[in-house]
Amino acid sequence: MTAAMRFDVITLFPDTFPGPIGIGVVGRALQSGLLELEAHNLRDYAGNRHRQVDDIPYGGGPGMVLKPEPVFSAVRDIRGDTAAPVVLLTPTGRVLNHALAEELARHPRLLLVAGRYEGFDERISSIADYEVSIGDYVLSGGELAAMVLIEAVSRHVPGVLGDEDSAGDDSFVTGMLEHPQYTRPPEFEGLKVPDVLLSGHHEEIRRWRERMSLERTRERRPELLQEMKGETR
Ligand code: 6GU
Repeated sequence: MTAAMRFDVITLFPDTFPGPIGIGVVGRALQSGLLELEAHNLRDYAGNRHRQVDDIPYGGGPGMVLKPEPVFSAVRDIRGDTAAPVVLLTPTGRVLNHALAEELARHPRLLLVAGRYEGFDERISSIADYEVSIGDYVLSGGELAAMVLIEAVSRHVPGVLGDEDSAGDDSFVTGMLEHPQYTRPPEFEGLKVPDVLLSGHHEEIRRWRERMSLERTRERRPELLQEMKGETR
């Protein structure tokens, strides 16, 4: 079987993969061969004797900067003559969301570059097709960000989600947060399940869920509703 989608990650810590994405939905898809994931050690592409991949910043300042040569050489070697887009994981990138995850999932192969240190030499941007951040906070390296991206993207690859996991009404698919969910018991420590959910009236349940989605989104993430308007404009 040839995989529906392949991820190659260039990292200084290849042993951290697959980590938490080796279990669950993505783990199963990796096992079945529907997805492929390979982590490559950036240090193997450091040509110099000391296998140095970082250096001090021009102009001074704290920390170290990832050198361009090892990254260029790794990307060229791993990509070969395929058209796989290069995705740089960096806190200065475009913030990952549902739409971007969906877009990335349309490629059969992605090359992810997970950095460490204070950042990448800016010239590395010239081989990147995407620069992606996973949110407005700083991580010490791109590995966790790469795992988050792989999981979010994989859910959009046909066959990765079983029938059990249906993606259709997940939060963000509709542009809104998902409605609240309940399971048994109908009352727990005085906290009750809304009557409508026990009523068996499918149309009323559907309307209740729609209304709860909207209310919750308005309260917690009003900017999502603005984005929705923007898309239909
Ligand atoms: Cl992609 N990398 C790092 N180092 N920090 C981040 C991030 C990425 N996204 C959010 N914070």
